[in-house]
Parts: sequence; structure tokens; C-alpha cells
Amino acid sequence: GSAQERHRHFEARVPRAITLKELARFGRPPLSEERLIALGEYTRAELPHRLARRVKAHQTLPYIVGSNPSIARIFELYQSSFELLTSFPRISSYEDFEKFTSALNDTVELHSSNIPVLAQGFQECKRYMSDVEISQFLDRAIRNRISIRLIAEQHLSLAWFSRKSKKPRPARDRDQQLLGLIDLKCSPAGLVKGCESFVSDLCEASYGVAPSLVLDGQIDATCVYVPMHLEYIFTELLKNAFRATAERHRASSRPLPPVIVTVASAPALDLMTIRFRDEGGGLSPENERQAFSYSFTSVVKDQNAEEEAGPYSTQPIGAIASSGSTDQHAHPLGTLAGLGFGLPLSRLYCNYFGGSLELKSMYGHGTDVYVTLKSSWPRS
Ligand code: W6P
Repeated sequence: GSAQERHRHFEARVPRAITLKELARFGRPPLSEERLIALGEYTRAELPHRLARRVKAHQTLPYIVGSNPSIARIFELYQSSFELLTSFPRISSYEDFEKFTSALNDTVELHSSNIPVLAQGFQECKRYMSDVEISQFLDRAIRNRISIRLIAEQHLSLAWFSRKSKKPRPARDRDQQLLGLIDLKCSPAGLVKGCESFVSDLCEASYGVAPSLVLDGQIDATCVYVPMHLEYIFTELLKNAFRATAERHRASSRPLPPVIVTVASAPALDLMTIRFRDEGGGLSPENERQAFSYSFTSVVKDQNAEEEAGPYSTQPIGAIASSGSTDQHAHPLGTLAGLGFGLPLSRLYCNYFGGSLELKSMYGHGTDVYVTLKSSWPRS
């Protein structure tokens, strides 16, 4: 049918969040040709209606917002990816699968900086939409993106580890634990420890000092989860905690108070809680209210230039576009005044599989952030 008919067909379905069980259903690589073909058909069927919904969402934006160069660029990307992926006929052979996988790989790369580019676009369009409208649009865009990337990257991971040309190598214990993006024995404490040196170096480079990290509670506990998501969340939370601690205590001659991460596990409920505690002085009630707001982003802008320069000329997109998070290039750790996209994005990641992220500030002392992970997994 025509492109428009195809769009209407794919828009009709209301997409749901992907479950871990659904992602795991093709099993552990290497997959047989038959399974790879089934995987290809699943991916080919699931992605287009999600892409189509973003195209439609862009079309309902106010005209001036939709014409913003950054926002228009993302719209065109979604549209062309929709066209590309729906142009593939049924996958019925291994050769079809390989062609589709290669197109999917290119597509994922093309979309790699969508979030910072959208952030830039909406930063420039603040005056044309309310905060509520902007955050609703961005929440949906990001949830949709999480789904698309889970499907696409699970496909790419399973395809990669099933390659025919791949030389057989001795199986390792770790292979039994991974199912594409899913880690059946994901260790939150291990991941926190893994983020520590990166965040600590960043903090030291910016402030000359860095607090130590103390891990306690059930540090050996594991759950079924997507470690990629936890790495993002934990890095964001540690950056904020380290930065607040360094800013508040660097002038003092005493050692910095440590950032304390505590793990609690309730396996019978598939529930895990990780608390990030710092003594960085906390957030004022005003900043605490805004902590999860996108308009609170720390994209650097020239206050004086803004009024006269018009809506679309604040700064080159390249300055922020190559990072997964808006603030990383602006300042190594962002600024305390602007928490960036890190917190709202982290909360969406937690919510995606049914968990939560909550922040409680003790202004004048420090901040606690509670991450709960709900990873339902069929018990054997
Ligand atoms: C702060 C602000 C914040 C946000 C997220 C995590 C930790 C912290 N600490 O002062």
C-alpha cells in the first residue's frame, strides 16, 4: 500500500512496554537459523508501529516547534527509519535475516544521539509549549526509545553471538548467565563498584577531590535485569552524589564524608532496593521540586545572546549531541543548579520494568535516592 496506508496500519496498535520474559524468549545464542529467522520476524513486526507513533507525535507538535532544526531532524530520522524497515519483505531465509540485521545496525547508529538533540530542540522551544506539554512529549519519546532500543539491541546482540563465521570458543560461566542484554545474575553492588572509578576520576578532575564509596547491605544479592540500564542510572546518581559532596566539603581540611550505597534484596517479591546516600548538603525545597524536570537541564546557554538571537541559534548541536546525556559535554559533572536529563531519564529506566526512583533531600545535610528494581521473572 501507499506510505500513508502503511503508517495508518502501524499507528493503530498501542505499544506496550517490553517484558524481560519477552526479550528472553528466543533463548541463548548461538541460535539456530530457524530461531534467528523467528527473531528477525519479531523485530521486523515490533519496530515499525513504535517508529510510526513517534512520527505521528512529531506531527502533532505546534508548527513552530516541529520546524525547529533539531526536532525536525529527529522527525525525519524516524520517518526514514520507518520507511527503511517496512520496505523489508518477510524474513524467510538466513540471507534475509543478515540483510535486515545490517540495516538495523545502521539504524541504531543513526539514532544514537536522539535524546541530546531533542533536549537541545526543546530547550530552544520552551516559550512555545508549557513545561507539562514538553515533559509529556519527552517522557513518551524516551519510553518509546527504551522499547525500540531493547528490541533492536537484543536482536543485534543475539545475532552477533550467533554468527556463523564466529570461531567456537570454550564456554565460560558468564555465558550461562547472559541472555543477550539480560543478565540473569545481575549484581547491583558489582555494577556500582564498576562505575566508581570513572565517576571518581571525573570528580577529581573537576574539583581536585573525590569522596570514597562505601557499599553495604546485601552486596552479594543479584537479580534478573538489563545491566546497561543500571549502569546508566548508577553513574548518574553517583555523579550527583560525588559532585554535591565535593562542592560542599572540598574547602574543609577533614576527609570528605563517603557516599554510602546500601543494597537490600527481597527475592520472594522480585524486589531490590538500592539507596544512594550522600552528605552533600541536599537540595533546597525549590530545587527538590524541580529535580526531575526537563526544563531544569544544564545545557549551557549564553544568557545575553538568547533574546536577540532568535529561537534557533543558541548553540551548535554538536556541542552536546555526541553524548548519551545532555550535560556530560557542557560540564564534566553538570552544575548543581541544573541537574540535566540524568534524573528524569534514570527514573524512566526504573519505571520501565515496574520499579521506581525516589529522592529525599535533607536540606543542609544531604540527599538519599532510593532505586527499587522490580524484575519479574518466571520461577522454575
Ligand atoms: C544531591 C542532588 C542529587 C541528585 C541525585 C542523587 C544524589 C544527589 N545529591 O545533592
